[in-house]
Amino acid sequence: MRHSYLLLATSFMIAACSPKVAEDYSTLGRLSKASENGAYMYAHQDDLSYGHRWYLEEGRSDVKDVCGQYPAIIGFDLGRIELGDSLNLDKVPFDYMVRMANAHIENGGIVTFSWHPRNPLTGGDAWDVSSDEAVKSVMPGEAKHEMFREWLKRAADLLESVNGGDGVIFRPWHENYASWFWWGGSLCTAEQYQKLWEMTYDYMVNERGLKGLVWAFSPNGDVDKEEYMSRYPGDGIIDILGLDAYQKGEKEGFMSLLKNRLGYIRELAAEHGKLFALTETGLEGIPEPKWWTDVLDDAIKDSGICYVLTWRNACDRETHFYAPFPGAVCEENFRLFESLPNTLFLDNINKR
Ligand code: BMA
Repeated sequence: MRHSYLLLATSFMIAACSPKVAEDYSTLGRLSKASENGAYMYAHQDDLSYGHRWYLEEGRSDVKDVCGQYPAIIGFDLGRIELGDSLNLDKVPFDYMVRMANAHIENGGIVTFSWHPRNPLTGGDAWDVSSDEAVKSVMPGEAKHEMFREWLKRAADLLESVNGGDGVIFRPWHENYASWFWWGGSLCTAEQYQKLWEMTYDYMVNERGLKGLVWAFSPNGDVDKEEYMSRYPGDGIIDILGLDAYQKGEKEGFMSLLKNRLGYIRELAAEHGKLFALTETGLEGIPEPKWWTDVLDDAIKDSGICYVLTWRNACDRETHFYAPFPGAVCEENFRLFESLPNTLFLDNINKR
């Protein structure tokens, strides 16, 4: 008996004195640690650029105004960078965006970029699905290929200006099985869609050397396991398997959809050696006072995701918001959500 106590004590001492294995502070390392610990990071789109009834107030954040902490991850969107514009599609100046993104990284946070580029063939917006030749038109040898390479260059320039692209999560060509974007399911073949990814990756990583980018694939939520993989760009490109799914109707249906989808994505992630995340979600206007704990957290807490991103709080549309702000009906519940042991915000991103 005494012996085993001694042994136990000795092994504790050895463990305490042995040099720590170096922590992996890369974006993927930190995300992986969160998920291994049964936690997930909270992310909010455009959090530092504007919020409910305010626009470009440096340091301000609706999330921080409510709970005292910034999100762990901030989302930004590149839409209109391809045109060489100075403002993105939601009127965020690109130079401001870069400054906010670098500041967030400097403070220990993580950033993610989505991209709603214009339709390269028609000149319409990302939602212009009037032609099923748009993806084809940017393929090598086709009419818009050179223009598209210029678009990639402009996107790469911006990503490079954010920490050299290192650790930046890039999530282009999202919600691809639906047909509301020009790269959607009925607008191109699987081969063309995968080629679009290959061209994007090849340009950014091999031509431009942005080897530190982290790549996320994020289909829309209404697909089964087989369909989810049917246009997968490949393990050589993708780092994070994502899912974009919003609550549109009753909470029960939404919660069971999340459990089902994240359940099979977890299996896929294990098979392919990838992390996985709820890359876009939310309930527009959040009329449900306990949505954060009783709907969102309840549906995802055991899922194994590494982060969840809720969409933007528009500054100029009263009910277009997906995170709280002071005075919102879900405000108090969001503070409870923030204090849960499994949710990670900026201050505790490296602690738990
Ligand atoms: C959509 C809406 C739009 C916005 C777009 C890109 O879901 O929020 O108002 O322009 O995302 O951010």
